Amino acid sequence: MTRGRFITLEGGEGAGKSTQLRALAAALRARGLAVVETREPGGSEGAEAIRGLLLTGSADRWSPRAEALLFAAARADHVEKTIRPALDRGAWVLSDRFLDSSRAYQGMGELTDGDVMTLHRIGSAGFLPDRTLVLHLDEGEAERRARARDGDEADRIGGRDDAFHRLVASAFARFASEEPSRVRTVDASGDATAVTARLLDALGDLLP
Ligand code: Z5A
Repeated sequence: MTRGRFITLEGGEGAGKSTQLRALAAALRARGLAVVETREPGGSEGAEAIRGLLLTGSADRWSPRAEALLFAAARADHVEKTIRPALDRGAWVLSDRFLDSSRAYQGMGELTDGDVMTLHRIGSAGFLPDRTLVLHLDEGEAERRARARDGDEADRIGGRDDAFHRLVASAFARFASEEPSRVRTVDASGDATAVTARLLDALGDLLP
């Protein structure tokens, strides 16, 4: 049996990752592929429990080091219990966020990108996606979309200031320029159908 493909969607809050994950899954199923939809933090029973710890509570609930370890621990369980078994069955796995979120959100302050990659090597044997699609949306439009959905309610990490979210966006842009064969930036503006078509285009070389 052919191993499936592991595809991750990344980008800032409100860029449309969850919407596009569902649409992309439907488009791939229409092509006859088995697809597993998952997300981070979460995606397995243990990782979903850790998600609750990470996203609720006060902004200073976890130190940057403890937070990075919790994300890495959740990811280790997700990779072992959900992602690898599905790929081994031949399914395509689509994940709403993965390692590059830890690199962008946890790896540019007290911890470095190298630190985050070390945690990933220990937790998940350095396992990488076949393709990472970074949804790029203008800051104002992403905020409008997130606000229209959530009002003023933000989770522990989404509630950080604009300067932090700008650094996150620049980190994703850097990953795309440093690893062009794995990481592709996709324009997330315009209507959802047009965005899905761009994402499919960015997977063209992997599709059977
Ligand atoms: N985090 C981390 O720090 N380190 C890590 O390693 C990982 C994560 C894995 C997870 O939050 C938080 O954890 C996240 C990063 C951090 N915090 N921040 N920032 P989450 O899972 O709760 O949420 P999120 O990942 O940030 O995504 P989101 O806010 O749910 O947004 P989204 O999935 O990108 O967008 P959406 O829900 O699909 O769309 C947002 C709204 O726009 C919604 O009402 C849609 O109907 C609408 N929408 C979508 N597409 C369109 C188009 N094309 N036009 C108009 N409107 C649209």
